[in-house]
Amino acid sequence: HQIAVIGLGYIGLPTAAVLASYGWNVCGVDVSEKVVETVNAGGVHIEERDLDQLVRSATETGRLTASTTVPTAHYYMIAVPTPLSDNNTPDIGYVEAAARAIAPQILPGACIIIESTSPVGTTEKVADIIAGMRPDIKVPAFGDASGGDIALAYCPERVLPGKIVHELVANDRVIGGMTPACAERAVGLYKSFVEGDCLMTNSRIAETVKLVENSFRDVNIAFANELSMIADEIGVDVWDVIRLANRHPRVNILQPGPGVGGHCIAVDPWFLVAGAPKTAKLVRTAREVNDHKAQHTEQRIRGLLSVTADSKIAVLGLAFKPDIDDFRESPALEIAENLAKDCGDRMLVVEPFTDTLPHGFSGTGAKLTTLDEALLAAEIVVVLVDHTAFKHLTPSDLANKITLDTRGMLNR
Ligand code: SAJ
Repeated sequence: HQIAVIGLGYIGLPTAAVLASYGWNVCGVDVSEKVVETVNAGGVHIEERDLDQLVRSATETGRLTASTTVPTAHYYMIAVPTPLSDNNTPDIGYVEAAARAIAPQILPGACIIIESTSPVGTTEKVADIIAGMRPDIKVPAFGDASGGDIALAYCPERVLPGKIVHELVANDRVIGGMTPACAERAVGLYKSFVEGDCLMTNSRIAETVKLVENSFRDVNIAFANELSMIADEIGVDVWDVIRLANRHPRVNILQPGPGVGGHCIAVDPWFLVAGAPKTAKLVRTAREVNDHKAQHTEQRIRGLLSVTADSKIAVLGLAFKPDIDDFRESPALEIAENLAKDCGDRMLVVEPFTDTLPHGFSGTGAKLTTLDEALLAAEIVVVLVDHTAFKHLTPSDLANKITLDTRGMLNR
């Protein structure tokens, strides 16, 4: 059986490679010729644990190929980005474009699955696009048990960057059909490689579940971030407070940080807010608290820098979270780039996951260097990301320096 995976990004490429490793014939489709060439040559264009090996063997066996055009397949899986527009509303343009690219290829019996995080109702929009382009095919309508000639389902990805290859197989999956028969059809695909449970529901519930999962985490991180700012104001150590509060059997507070980044937790809650703007007060506030935490952190660092006019500052970490090379929506990167605009000549950046500083630093005088060199030269040390490469540091290593540890790394 042939599967076409549309979008070879952080979700599509690992999924395509895992499917191929379970014996499926997979054609990965991407608009970028460069990505297609890389994958066809057995390479990867993104860093993710165990992915390079998986893609290499999937292409060597011939089970994974890549193309810029959509082939005719039994299953079509859509894993394209759904970014946020300027006014914090979801942009499903890439999903719609994928639907338009798939429509001409579809044969009766095909199953289309959307994995991209999407606002509620997107699966029905995809159905409308296909129905509009293919009057010869009966597309199932939401909840209409009479079904159709094809199946259409929404099955959100829920893998954690850094553990994608493992979680793709291990996690439970929520599989929402336009009709129960559509869900069953999609389950047939997921059961072939998922070791977790495949939980069936309808497409609207599955779309909502995805947004709710990431909003849950955002709200809980916002609580930790707000606590850290309250603790600063009242003069107590937030890390001690959280550590001790978490010894209560029903309390489990997450970790404060310099803000929330990545392409999911910092984005998806807005999709929920867009669906019910007046009612989703807590979800919106959590987003605002987490965004504000980055500004708050930047102001605190500016305070440290203003104590002396020429002291050097070591900035540890730019990635959106530890041990990952992904800088998308990274609060650490945003804070460091903003600071570099005013005092780049005093900045020594340490980021083991890059060879060059991102564009935002160009012309600022900021230097990328090693941890040892930065610590030798700097009087101020700011931990923005708790990469494993920094974890051997102890408070005594930094005894004669002014330190701001936004991740509580030195306390742990
Ligand atoms: N963070 C904190 N404190 C914490 C935990 C995280 O400040 O206690 C920060 C991180 O540093 C990072 C951000 O939150 O900046 C998000 O990191 P994360 O590890 O919480 O999540 P992501 O964005 O890498 O992946 C999330 C996951 N969702 C949930 O855990 C509910 C993943 O399962 C999803 O598949 C992914 O979003 C996605 O693609 O939607």
